[in-house]
Amino acid sequence: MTTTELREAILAHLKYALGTDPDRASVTDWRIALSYAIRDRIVDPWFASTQAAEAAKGKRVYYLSMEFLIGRLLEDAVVNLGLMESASAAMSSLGLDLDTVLSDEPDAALGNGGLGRLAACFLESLATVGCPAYGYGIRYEHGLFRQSFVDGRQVESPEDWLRQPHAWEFERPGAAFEIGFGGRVASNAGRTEWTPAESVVAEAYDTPVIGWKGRWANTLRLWSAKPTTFFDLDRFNRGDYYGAAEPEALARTISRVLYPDDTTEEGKRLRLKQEYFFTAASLNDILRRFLSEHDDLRQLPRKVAIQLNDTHPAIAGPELVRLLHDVHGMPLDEAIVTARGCLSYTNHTLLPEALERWSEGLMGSLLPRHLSLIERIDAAHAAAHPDRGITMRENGEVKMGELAFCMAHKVNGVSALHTELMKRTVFSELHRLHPERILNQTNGVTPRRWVLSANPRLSGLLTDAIGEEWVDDLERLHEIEPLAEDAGFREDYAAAKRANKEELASYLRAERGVSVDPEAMFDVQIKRIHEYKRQHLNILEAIALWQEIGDNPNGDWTPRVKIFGGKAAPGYVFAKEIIHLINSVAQVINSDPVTSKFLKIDYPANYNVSLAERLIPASDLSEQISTAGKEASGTGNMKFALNGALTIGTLDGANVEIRELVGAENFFLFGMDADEVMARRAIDGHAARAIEADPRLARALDAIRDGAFSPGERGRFDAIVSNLSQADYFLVSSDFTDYWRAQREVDVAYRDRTAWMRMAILNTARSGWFSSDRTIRSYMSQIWNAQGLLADAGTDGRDEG
Ligand code: NTF
Repeated sequence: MTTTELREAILAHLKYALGTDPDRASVTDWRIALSYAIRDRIVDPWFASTQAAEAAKGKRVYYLSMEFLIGRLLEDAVVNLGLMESASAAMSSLGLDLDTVLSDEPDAALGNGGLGRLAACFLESLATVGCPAYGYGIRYEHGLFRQSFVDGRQVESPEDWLRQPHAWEFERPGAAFEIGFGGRVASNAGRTEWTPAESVVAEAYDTPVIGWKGRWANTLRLWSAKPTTFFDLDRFNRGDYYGAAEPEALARTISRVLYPDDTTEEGKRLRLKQEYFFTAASLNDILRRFLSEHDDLRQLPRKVAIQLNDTHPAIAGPELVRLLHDVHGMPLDEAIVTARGCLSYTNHTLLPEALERWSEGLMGSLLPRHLSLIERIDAAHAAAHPDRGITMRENGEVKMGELAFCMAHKVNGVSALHTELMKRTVFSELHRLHPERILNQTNGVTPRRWVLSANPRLSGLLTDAIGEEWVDDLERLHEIEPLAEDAGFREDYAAAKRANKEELASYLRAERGVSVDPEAMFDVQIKRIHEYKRQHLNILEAIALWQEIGDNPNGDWTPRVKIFGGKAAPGYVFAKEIIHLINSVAQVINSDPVTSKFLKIDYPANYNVSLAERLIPASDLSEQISTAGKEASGTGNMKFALNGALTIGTLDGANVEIRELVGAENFFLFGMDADEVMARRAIDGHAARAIEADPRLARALDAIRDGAFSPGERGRFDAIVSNLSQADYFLVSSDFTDYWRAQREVDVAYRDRTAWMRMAILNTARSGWFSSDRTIRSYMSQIWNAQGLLADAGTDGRDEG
């Protein structure tokens, strides 16, 4: 598409779709007009892909996820269609700057964190490798809350991404299913029938997902809840206007908000309704599509692979059994085997509070038929393994992890360590019964978003050095390895990093009024705020460093800017205390005239995908400091390594694999490993001992206790101090000393810029394995048994390495 054609298309959409003209158009109008013009270019490849999938009559992959943290879509589309230059030229010919237009788009934040962002990377990779696939989820009216800080405390407000027209979706009133809740189950002529007491309509909204070079496009189908009857005319005519609107309001509640917590269950009844709502709608849609192409439901596992992203859609097991058995008359045992042949389940966390359980009372009242099917599935499982107890139900609750496990033919963890721990801990019993079921699929990230568009400077360098093929064949980055020894390349690489840092510095100055020196080390920790991720370990180190610089202000300190980003679940009190502490410490340290040339702390509010895209390319140091054994994988860690930030981290999640690949000498390791963590936790008084043994740690804790960061309010952070001195379940105190040691090694290393750049280049060169294209190919061959359909480009059956 030429610049002129694109320009004409934009002007046409501005006029005919938005009804405005260039003189009156706002940036948002221009952005939407550009989005429509770009979207038009996606529709043809999208149709072609859909038709090719229909013609092939092969297997389709269905990715069921409560969360899709997709962020902005316009830039992704422009980049994947190869239209960056035309778009930039067309916009400037209209007097606009493309970057300004791109950053006007609100983030689609239909997810909380890791699991939701992983789903978004997977969608993009599925399209890039040409695997016929659908993402299924919920079209939340309000995604993740907006975070602001008031006096250093997190304050949440609703996010409103649908206030403007959403240019990427197509409403499909024709694709709708009635989803029932409650009611009664009865036997009728040998068949079980469920008559729900209430129901809502699930209506589809489709967003095309275009892969690299526009060679293939899939569909993200999000369900919106609508009432079966729009309003109650009788009540309206009686003047009861509120009452008349009630059915609609109640129905819509189901797709109103994303639960802002990824580790505890809340608002239980509504949450379970959301889970069943989107799972049932998706399965109905999947069966409808299957039956339009085939007639024998026993063939379902050959044509349908359904991936459950965590246990949130685990009700898919009983629901699919219900559809096959109750609705289509398949014998129960066969229905269970058939459903299992289609389903597989990914576990994303071992934290006990995050493993979903539903009380049988609640489940029985909302989903009575499903509860009885769960009992049957449980009994069948128990009968097959008579020497073991029944495992799916306990203390009047249904354990969704166990249910998902029993109804899946494959169960996977998301890093090598996490998968081993799954076998040893939460699923040890089931693993003994089904030793072939658990397998590992280490996470990955899409290089199109996380390198190519987020870091154009680095991308340009890479393409100049080795050609463009790395973009969808990321292991080719190995080819730049020898260039780590090339002084010219090192300088270019350093210049790209430096320019990214300058850009971030001006953003921070403009948006936050914070001035930071791009020469300083940018040390970044961005992720959800959680005790196991240990942002408080990082801030403790900052306090200790500040104290030490204060003792010796003429010392030869390595200047650092510590940047934090992330949201805490609104009900997670301790995590919110950590946020408050970080902001309070930042305020004191940043205004210290003696130390602030060496140490600054910034915590921009409302961390989201777009902010990550700014921060990661500008980072020198990546903080991956979770308590070993607690972080299932991490994906931010991969994005940082690819963008040439060095990691300071524990042997946790995918850090282990990153370190193996980039080389131990290019990674700052510290802390206990998972086994040591378990052993140390068993030692009485471990926290007190650690504090006693490390005067720096004791002094930092004393400063917090004495009110150094809460003038006039000594006890403000007592909860944190007493936690770290007593129970300290996440072993912050015990790992502090070694963390401090590793940080001082980082300081020394950063001063030798040649050596640092060599290490950074090697991180980029050796992280190509963390492409989500590799992960998806691996799921395709090891779990889904699915084929890619790209005619050219040889992506079919390529080895996942
Ligand atoms: C997250 N889990 C894990 O905490 C991360 O380590 C992992 O990288 C991602 O999943 C993706 O696998 C969750 O988001 C949840 F919801 F399970 F807690």
